[in-house]
Amino acid sequence: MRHLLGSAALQLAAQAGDARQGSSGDTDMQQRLDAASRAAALAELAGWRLVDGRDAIEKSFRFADFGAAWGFMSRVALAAERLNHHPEWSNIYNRVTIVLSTHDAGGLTALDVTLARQIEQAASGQTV
Ligand code: H2B
Repeated sequence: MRHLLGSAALQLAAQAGDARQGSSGDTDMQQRLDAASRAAALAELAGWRLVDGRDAIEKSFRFADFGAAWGFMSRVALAAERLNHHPEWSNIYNRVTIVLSTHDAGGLTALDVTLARQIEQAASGQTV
């Protein structure tokens, strides 16, 4: 039942995909960030850092328990479906580590910054 509910929610989110942000066009959103935009993004996004050896950003989040971590992941999953832009992530009990990069572009783009902002909203007030 939980699986079915989750699946239905993801389908709804996918149907809303037309409302994906960046309506100026995916091409703009999928240009790799230049040095200035990259620096601005890192300055804005507290706790996010560049990944060693690849053009990606990452952050680890810690929650009160597994349920809080899973709730956060559910919110991020819905945001990712809306954006059609998906995180690389891992979860161990109450910790979630997220890496963002745009695979189609081979590096960081505005889509990663947009998703990171929404991830911050999903985590807001929930981390310990
Ligand atoms: N997520 C990420 N992080 N990078 C991508 O390039 C990407 C994605 N591409 N989600 C999307 C899906 C693409 O594979 C589909 C076909 O639109």
